[in-house]
Amino acid sequence: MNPYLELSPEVKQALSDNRPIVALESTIISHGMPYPKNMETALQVEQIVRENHAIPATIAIINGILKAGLSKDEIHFLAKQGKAVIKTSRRDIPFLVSKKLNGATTVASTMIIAQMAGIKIFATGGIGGVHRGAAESFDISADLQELAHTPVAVVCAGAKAILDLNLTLEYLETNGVPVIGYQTAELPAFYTRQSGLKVDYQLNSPLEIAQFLQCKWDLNLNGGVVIANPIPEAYQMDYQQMMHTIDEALLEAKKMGIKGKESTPFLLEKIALLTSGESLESNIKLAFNNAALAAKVACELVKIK
Ligand code: PSU
Ligand code: MN
Repeated sequence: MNPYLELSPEVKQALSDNRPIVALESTIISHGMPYPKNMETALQVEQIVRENHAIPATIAIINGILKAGLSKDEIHFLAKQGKAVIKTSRRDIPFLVSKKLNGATTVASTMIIAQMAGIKIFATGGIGGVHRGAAESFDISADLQELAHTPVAVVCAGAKAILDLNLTLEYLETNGVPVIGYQTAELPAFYTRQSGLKVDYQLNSPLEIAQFLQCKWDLNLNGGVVIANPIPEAYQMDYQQMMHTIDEALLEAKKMGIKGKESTPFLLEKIALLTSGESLESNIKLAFNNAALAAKVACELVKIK
């Protein structure tokens, strides 16, 4: 047993009973949304996983312990502390553990901890990717390298248009990461269903997705899979307006010299401000939608195994 890892009693039981589990990240809680919306959202996402017959395992680092499955109090703590909780990607984990600190896990580190726990399916809002201007800045999210190596499937609404989606797809292709579109042939762009780019494969049911995952891992083709689930029609934002807003947010970030790990949270916050909170509402709705799909895939996967 891994002495650094602690499973909640419920997650532990679910694992030993081979019941479906969905991992959830915590950077979206501490750095992705304001309090108390972040707490309400995190709890609702867990509820939606349950309504779809799976067990939620929200992941974070608490006092240096890698946790899979949090109590309501722990989620409340992460939400309330917000940016005081360190945004933790792969490189940060040993620092937090050795110093016994609190960390909100990104897609990358949530995948790592899910894999340690034995959880295969993970739902979030959007993955990190290759940033616009990466040819100069070298800003490529560690999420992509994690997807290259760690066998966890990530259900997301694509990647935000703050990124260079075309380069993100190229990077994933080079690293052998399949990008599946759920009931779509087009890569969704987080706030919108369209991006003008194609996914690798369209699959139309949770069962087909589970079969795909099982084959990939049976074949020892290690690494993750991106399952891109478009935001429901009713909640998507206007594409042109979003492009303007994103340009404005990017310009502001440049002026203020924002870079590195601050970049994504800064842009999210700026976009929420510029859209008077509309982007935040979309973000919440797509997270719900992803949690439901992830739970359905998790249910199919345990039946196959
Ligand atoms: N996308 C969102 N909301 C988020 C994030 C991404 O819509 O909160 C977070 C995720 O935790 C993701 C991280 O893993 O940002 C990527 O950060 P970076 O670009 O610094 O790797
Ligand atoms: Mn980055």
